[in-house]
Amino acid sequence: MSLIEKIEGLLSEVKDFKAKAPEEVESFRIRILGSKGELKKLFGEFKNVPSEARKEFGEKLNELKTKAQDKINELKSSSDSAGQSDDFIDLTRPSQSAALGSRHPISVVRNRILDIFNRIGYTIAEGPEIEDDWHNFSALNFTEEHPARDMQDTFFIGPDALLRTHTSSVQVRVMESQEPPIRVICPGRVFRNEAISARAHCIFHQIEGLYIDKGVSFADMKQNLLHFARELFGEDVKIRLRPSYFPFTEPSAEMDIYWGLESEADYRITKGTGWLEIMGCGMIDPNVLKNSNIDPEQYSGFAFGMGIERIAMLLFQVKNLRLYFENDLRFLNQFKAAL
Ligand code: 2NM
Repeated sequence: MSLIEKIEGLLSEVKDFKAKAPEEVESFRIRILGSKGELKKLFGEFKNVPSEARKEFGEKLNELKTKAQDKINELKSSSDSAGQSDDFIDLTRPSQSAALGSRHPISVVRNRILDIFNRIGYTIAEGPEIEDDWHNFSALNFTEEHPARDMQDTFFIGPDALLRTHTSSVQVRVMESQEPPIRVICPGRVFRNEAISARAHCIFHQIEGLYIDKGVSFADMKQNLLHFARELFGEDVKIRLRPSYFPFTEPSAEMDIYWGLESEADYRITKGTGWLEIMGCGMIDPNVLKNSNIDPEQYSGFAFGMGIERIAMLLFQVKNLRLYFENDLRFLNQFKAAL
């Protein structure tokens, strides 16, 4: 094979060369144009070429050199832009995950409690946070002299306007506007003029329930509340009712669940008894029914109320109430798994 034929061969190789990856272009460049490449070797043959053929040989070599260089430049620039083209988008790559928030523990517990009562026929009722004296106190059988009406305990914001101290005010509105049978559950924010500590806050969340129909008894109440405790704390939970006093119920009781006395903390939170108070309850006082135009000779009912913060503290072992109001992400992020 003559040197000219060899150059012609390389020229057609350059013309037909295609590369899939940048590495192939680079090894092709090294083979043709590299310091030990084909072109260098051919230039080395120059001295062996007869003088009459040197002109043609030189021209052919230069042609090979420019064509190879052009081809390589062309392949390089097309592979650079290919890096940004659709061919190189990796569709299997996981996308950047969005930072999701989590539900606040008070909402988690509120929803669990509402679900339990919804399933046994209670519907949700809500009402205003700013109330008048009638719906917050008088209709609920609070006497004129009752200490809860004091400025020390209640935030008054006008002549007959105050921040509700319980969601019982919502239940008065339900009793005034609906005929029995009534089964409602009332969640909401309530306000009390208290010094803030690890166990008390001036704003907290309550859920109160109300059940009115013909022939409703204390036994019905106890069964509803036992069902609730089993659903929230587990099938094996034990409850007890202790006599208590509220202006709006007679008789009244406080419900405890058996928490146990296994750890030193259990002694502290149950004051050595093993029992923990979780709610107040009772048979609605006939005066309260009368105040909302429900005939106590025909109807009877029970009501109950609990603080969500307190129950959430028990379920999630939160030691300081203030954590619920600070919205520190280190606290809130711990509830991502809770629903
Ligand atoms: C409690 C305890 C006992 C209660 C009473 C009423 C109403 F409106 F029917 F009179 N609502 N909620 C009640 C009864 C609330 O919370 C500790």
